[in-house]
Amino acid sequence: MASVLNEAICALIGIFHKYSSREGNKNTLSKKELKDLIQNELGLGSKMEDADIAELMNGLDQNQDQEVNFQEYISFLGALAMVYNELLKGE
Ligand SMILES: [Ca+2]
Ligand SMILES: [Ca+2]
Repeated sequence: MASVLNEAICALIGIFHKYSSREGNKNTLSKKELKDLIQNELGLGSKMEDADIAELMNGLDQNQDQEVNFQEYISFLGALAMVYNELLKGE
């Protein structure tokens, strides 16, 4: 039987591939794919404007190839987890 954490990790991986496979390189997120992922999968996504996404993309794109690879995505989730943790602590 799968544990909650195990299932959560598999879900994070599944979501990445669901969007990364939509166009261009199947193993990386283009700016559009990243935008769709954020807007569909994150509560805060609908509040983000194109400029915010472009800025986020620049921050995430560590190797500067204009795409977000899996490693860059995981760094993003790590940063996001830190933010959520701070928010939850404040409640
Ligand atoms: Ca892609
Ligand atoms: Ca990149």
